[in-house]
This record gives sequence, structure tokens and C-alpha cells, in this order.
Amino acid sequence: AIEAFHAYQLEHPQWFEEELLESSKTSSEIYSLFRVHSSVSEALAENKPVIALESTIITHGMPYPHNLSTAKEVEDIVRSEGATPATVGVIDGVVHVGLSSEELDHLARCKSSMKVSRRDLPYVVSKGLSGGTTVSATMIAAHRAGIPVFVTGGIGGVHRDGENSLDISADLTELGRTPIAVVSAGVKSILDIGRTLEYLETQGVCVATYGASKNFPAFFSPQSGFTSPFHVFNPEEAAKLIASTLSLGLQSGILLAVPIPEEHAAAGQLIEEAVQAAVTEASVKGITGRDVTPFILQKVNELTEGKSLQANIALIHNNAKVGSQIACALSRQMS
Ligand code: PSU
Ligand code: MN
Repeated sequence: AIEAFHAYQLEHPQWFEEELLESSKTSSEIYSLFRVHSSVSEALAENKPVIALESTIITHGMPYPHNLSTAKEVEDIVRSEGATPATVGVIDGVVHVGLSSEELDHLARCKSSMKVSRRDLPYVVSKGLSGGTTVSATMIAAHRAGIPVFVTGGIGGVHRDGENSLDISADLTELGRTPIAVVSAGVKSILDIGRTLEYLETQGVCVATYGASKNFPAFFSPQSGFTSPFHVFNPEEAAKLIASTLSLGLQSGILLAVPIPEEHAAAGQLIEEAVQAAVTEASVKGITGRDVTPFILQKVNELTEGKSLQANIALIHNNAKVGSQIACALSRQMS
């Protein structure tokens, strides 16, 4: 059996971890199921700060062309803060860590891209499909590439009525099993924020809010009404938290919640009412599973005449800035 396994391994070197890492180190062009862009592997080799970015936000979270312009702006903010962006996505069955401008463009325009979470990875890879990676799938790719900091807008959570439907995002279990720090604006009120925080505690995820607010933020609003377990006040403190997770050898992640800047939170109440309406409509229309979040995001954007999209873009810009400062502080502390 062992001989058969070795023969198999020789025939399919791209499926074995050491080979994957080796090929990504020597050349980004070698065919494998996993490709790290040369700009990213070079930065990592020199211990320079790198920020992982997800792409479901591009394929399913925002309409074209806002998705593409936001993705590019976020990469530019990361660069201007002195870090290297690594947008993760699946193109023709290959998991890419770091996308070229053409690849980003392709994902943003492609109407048939899938939403790729942990459970979808084997399918899209085996079928040679393309898709945007969710927080969970992006964490997997970032971890494999050796990137400890990941910036996004919002993560998935326990859906309202999740205690009955069991609709709980794979983002939460991924945070429990993969040591990556995810910088987000908290959890949307389309979700059950209280149960999401409970679930994160069960998963052993260290949750900290950035800044002085006692509250855990609720994406469009800086206040969710739920107390944040911990706080960090600057990039250095956040970086120390990440470094501690790594030194302790914990295999779990960190959720860093950055409240939406006050000047963009003004539309919060209006958006909140739209969220209530959209959640009700989703349930009346029988929308379930992976379609729930994209449906509600699009509905809320319609109902608020684009105000939710503007707020969404503003908070992602802010997260990219704060996340990059944290990654820079971490790389100073680790060198
Ligand atoms: N929240 C947003 N925008 C998004 C998502 C969440 O405000 O685009 C995406 C993220 O990629 C997240 C995913 O990982 O939705 C969660 O989907 P689900 O709830 O199906 O796990
Ligand atoms: Mn779900």
C-alpha cells in the first residue's frame, strides 16, 4: 500500500503539501493547485508585511463596477501603508494568492463565478472552475502561504433563527481552526450577533475590538449593543495579540473588529431598517444557504439607494488601512 501511495504521489506531485510549497517558492508559474503570485512570495521571503484579501466581496458582495474599483482601491491602500496585497481567488481550478490586475478584472466581471467556502474548494478545483473565496476559504489559502493578517469588510456568522436552521457560517469554524487574524468591521445585523459571539467563544476565537468603544461593532454601525470581550488600542497592541497566538502555537484565529468611522455611520439607522425589511423578504421568498447573504446585501443596497454600498466601501477602506498598520507592526515585532 505504501508503494502504491508513493507511486501516486509521484504521479500527482501537485497534490502534496511540500511540493506545493516548494513550487510556490521557486516559481509562481509552475502548475499546481495553489499559486502564490511572485510579488507576494518575494515579500514573504523578505519578512515584509503582506495582507490577504478575500474575493467573495468582489464576486458576490458588490455590484460591478463598484466591486472592481473597491478591490483596486483596497490594494492601493495596502500598498500606500507599506504592505503587499494578496487577493485570494480561484481561477480555472487554481487557488491564487495574489492576483494580477487582469485576473482581478476577470473575477469582477465573470457572472458565473462561484462563491467558494471551505466545503466548495474540492469541487471548484476538481472541475477547473473559478470563484470568489469567502473568509473561510481565504483563511485556508492565506495560512498555507504563510500570511498571518487578512482584511475584509464583514465576516459570516450565526444567521437569525440559526438555532433552528443551523445556518452558521463556515467562517466561524474556520476561525476556530486556522491561526489567522481577520480584520473586519464586525458582524452585520442581518445576523444574530449575540449568538455569533457565543459561537466564536466556543470555537476558542480571541475577539478584540480596535479602539475605546466597549461595544463589539455591527458593520454599518459602530455599536452592536453587545460587549466586546477584549480591546486593543493601536497597531502595536493588535500585533502583540497576533504574535502571542503564534508563539503559543494556538491553532485558532483572531477576530479584530474595527468600528466603522463615525462620519460614515450616519446612515446607520436607515440601513438598519432596510436590513429588517430585507431579512423578512429573504425568509418570505424562501432564500436559504449560501444565497442568503448576497440576497440581503443587494436588497439593502436597493432599499437605501446605494447608501449601504457607500458605507460598505468606506469601512473596507478603513479596515485596509488599520489592517496594514497592524501587519507592519507585526513584521517589525517579528524581525
Ligand atoms: N458579509 C459582507 N459581505 C460579504 C460577505 C459577508 O458584508 O461579501 C461574504 C464573505 O465572503 C463571507 C461570506 O465570508 O459572505 C459568508 O457567507 P455565508 O454566510 O454563506 O457563510
Ligand atoms: Mn450559511
